[in-house]
Amino acid sequence: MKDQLVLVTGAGGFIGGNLIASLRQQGYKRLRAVDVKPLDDWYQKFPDVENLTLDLNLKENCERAAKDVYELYNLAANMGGMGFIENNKALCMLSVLINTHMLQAAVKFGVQRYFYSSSACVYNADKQKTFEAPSLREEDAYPAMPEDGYGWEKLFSERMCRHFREDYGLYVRIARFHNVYGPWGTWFGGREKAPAAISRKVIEAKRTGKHEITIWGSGVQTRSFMYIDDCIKGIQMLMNSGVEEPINLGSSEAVSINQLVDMVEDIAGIKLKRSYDLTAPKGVNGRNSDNTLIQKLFHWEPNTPLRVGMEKTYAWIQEQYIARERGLPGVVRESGASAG
Ligand code: GKE
Repeated sequence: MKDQLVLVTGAGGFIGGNLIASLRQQGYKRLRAVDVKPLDDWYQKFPDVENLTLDLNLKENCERAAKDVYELYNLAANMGGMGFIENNKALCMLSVLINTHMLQAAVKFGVQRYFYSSSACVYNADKQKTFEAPSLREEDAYPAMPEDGYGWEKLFSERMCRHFREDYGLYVRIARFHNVYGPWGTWFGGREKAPAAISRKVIEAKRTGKHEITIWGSGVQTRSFMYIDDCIKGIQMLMNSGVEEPINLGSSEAVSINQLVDMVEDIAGIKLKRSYDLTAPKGVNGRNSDNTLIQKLFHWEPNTPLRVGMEKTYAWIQEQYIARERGLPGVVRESGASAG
């Protein structure tokens, strides 16, 4: 299997880049990495991987990417944290073009295994009104009332995957990611999620000497955050399993955003004056991953303690921040090393 051609889309981004790095390290010999971004903007790229810049909204580009592929990980999407998805609903919904054309290309070229990255944003909004970190079970996606824009597209594409499996016999596996964080991901520019954004803000406060931080929302909203290594492990576990229905892939260690800020302050060794921007994008009040199903099926769940993952993430963002401060482009991984 490690000699078969494997395609990762979205490979210039956070999860895709880390997946390519991991597959490469595991000894996969034929890797194809595709992203819409020019190669200079990829977080990670490796000379022994076939790296292609292609806009996968276009059907012919999906066909170019999927040709001769045995195993396909479709991680390409227009996505980001709340600041992005709340203000770019049409753009998020347009990812349906990628998902449609890639499924069609997979059938056309006889792709043997297909992975689709869905999201906790598919869950019914009514189940996420409480601040007490409601644990979402897989069946809580229906009746459908997902996150506007981004979540609707994910739920639709999940179902399209299901029907491609039923009608065309495509082997499809679907994970619902809960807020993934870690090194080699977006930490500034508008698409960053809370763990990276809070880290950056704390680093900025420390380096500028302006000991203040602005937090979006009241700070009592709750989330769970999954470390990237758990995400990569879970993706491959699922791909190699018989699990055909969408399944949660997330941490069940819930924290409030205030607790996340406490943790990052502690890592940084600083205390900041907090202000709360109640007009900023907030998303749901509470969200946690119910891991009963993944535990039952795999006897495992994403288990990196938030503190451990945040220490690594903070250190990486600090390194990037300082590089940018010095006018350097930031640190891009181009060879040898293993996933973050
Ligand atoms: N991005 C960001 N930046 N969020 C902040 C900030 C900040 O500086 N300060 C506080 N927050 C708050 C947000 O207002 C939100 O309530 C919470 O942290 C988490 O924001 P997030 O990490 O951007 O994203 P969400 O968990 O709300 O939603 C994400 O869920 C994922 C699935 O669990 C989505 O954006 C998708 O990335 C994804 O589907």
